[in-house]
Parts: sequence; structure tokens; C-alpha cells
Amino acid sequence: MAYENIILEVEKSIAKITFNRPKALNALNQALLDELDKALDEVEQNEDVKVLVLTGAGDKAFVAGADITEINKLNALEAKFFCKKGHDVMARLQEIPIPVIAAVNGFALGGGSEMALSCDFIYASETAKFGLPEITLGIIPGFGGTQKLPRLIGKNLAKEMIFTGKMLSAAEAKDVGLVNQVVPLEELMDSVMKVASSIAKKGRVSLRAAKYAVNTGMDVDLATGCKIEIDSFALCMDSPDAKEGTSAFMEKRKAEFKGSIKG
Ligand code: CO8
Repeated sequence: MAYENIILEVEKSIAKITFNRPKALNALNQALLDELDKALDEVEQNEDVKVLVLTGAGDKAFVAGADITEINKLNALEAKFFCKKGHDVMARLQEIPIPVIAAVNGFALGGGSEMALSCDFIYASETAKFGLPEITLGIIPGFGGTQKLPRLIGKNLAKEMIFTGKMLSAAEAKDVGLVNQVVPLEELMDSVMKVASSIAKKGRVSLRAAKYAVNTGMDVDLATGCKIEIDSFALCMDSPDAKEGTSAFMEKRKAEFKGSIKG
């Protein structure tokens, strides 16, 4: 399918979605969110895809937030609809049964930080900047920032960022655990593709089970989380990948995972 605001590419089991509104620093308008939703359908239905990477077009921004020109015109009901649309599509990133990596290549502000926070982990360029500057616009984060950021970096640091709107450099974002790795801008996609390729060699069923166990377990108490892990582990054993992985180890060869989540 042809998109106007994003680019979807698939190569060697890795899908890449590029937010493509560089003149507006890839700001998220409603049309882009609709296209992202459709692209996620395509990715989810493609049995060859094992990892998804999100990045921004150009070398200045991942996403500089929701489109302020659209927000400016909203009444309360319209704002609720736009917020819900953002929440829904970002929830899909968390629920899609493949790992999703954010390659943050510049500004990740407001909805851009929230988009990155909805991915499984973040690699950033040295030029990246993270922040929730909504307070400077007289509004608050609306795509999950008030909920996801405190859960990841702690309540007080998150509140300081939300109350001041100040940005974190990539190095600061790594220090607080928001970012896994920081590399020079020109090395970002290579680093991300390297980790994505390593993940893509793993079994589809165990990747799905691992993502499900971590994400679902984070929202419940430890004992319930451990039960989720036990059930997820048991389900993995029904995939041919578990037999292949353990047999390959015993036979001193590389495993070739072909398991399908469709059984
Ligand atoms: N929306 C629309 N246009 C934008 C946005 C944005 N978020 N960010 C940048 N642009 C546009 C600029 O208007 C400019 O356009 P033009 O060339 O036509 O004037 C172009 O991109 C380039 O931007 P700048 O000239 O400003 O570039 P600078 O390098 O000087 O500055 C910054 C870069 C610091 C990133 C600056 O552009 C900036 O502060 N942008 C806004 C960042 C921001 O406040 N983001 C939060 C937005 S609100 C949000 O995300 C809420 C999420 C929940 C929404 C819920 C829905 C109701």
C-alpha cells in the first residue's frame, strides 16, 4: 500500500517504518497516525517479518511531537479523539508480537518521546534529544507520557521533565535508563540493524512469548508475573523451535528456527 506520511520497507525479516514529514520535523498529524495503524496491519500480517524498526526521515528529528497546527484547532471532544487515536496506535506497538526498536535520530519530543517509549527499546544518535515540552504549550502529554515515562525512569525525574519541559541529551537519556545505546548519527542505522538482525535470527514463538511475559508481567504483582512466565514458557515448548534450539545445542550446530505463531 502507498503511504504519504510514512515509508514502510521490509528487508530480510526486518520491517522499517520511517516517519516522513521532514519539513514539519516528522510531527504526528492524524493522517500519519492512521497510516501507521494500517502499516502495522501489513507488518503483523507478514509472516516473514520478525522485527520492526521505527525512525524519522532526515537527520534532525525522530518525531518533534504531535502536529501543533492541528492541536491548535481542537475542541475538547476532538482532542479526546486525537489523544485516543495516538494511544490506540501506540498500544499496538506494545502488543504487536514482534520486537519493536526505536532508532531515535534527533528530536523526540512530546508525542515523539511517547512513540519511542511505546517501542520495546531505544537506540539513539548522539544528536538525539528527548523531552515532554507540552507544558510550554499550555497542555500536558497526551499520548501516554504521564504514565509511561514515570514507570520507566521514576516518578520524580519524570515530573521534573513534565513540569519544566526541559530536554534530555542522548547521554542523559542513557544515564536514566530511557535509552539502551547511544552512537554517532551516521552509525545509528547500522547499530540498530545489527541488533535487529541478531533478534531476527531467534525463534518467532519465543520472541513473542518473551515480549508478552515482560510486558504483561510489568503491570501485575511479582507472583502473578511469575505465573505468566511459567505459562509463556510452557507454550514455547509446543513450538518446533524449542525442539530445534535445544537439539541444535546438543548436536553442536546453529539452530534454524522456522516456528510459526500460527501453529
Ligand atoms: N508540530 C508542527 N510543526 C512542527 C512541530 C510540531 N510538533 N515541530 C516542528 N515543526 C515545524 C516548525 O513549525 C517548522 O516549520 P516551518 O519551517 O514551516 O516554520 C519546521 O518544523 C522546523 O522547525 P523549527 O524551525 O522550529 O526548527 P528548530 O531547529 O528551530 O527547532 C524544535 C526544533 C526545538 C524541535 C522546535 O521545532 C520545536 O520546539 N518544536 C515543537 C516541539 C513540541 O513542542 N512538541 C510537542 C508537541 S505537543 C505533543 O506532542 C502532544 C502529544 C499529545 C497530543 C494529543 C492530541 C490532542
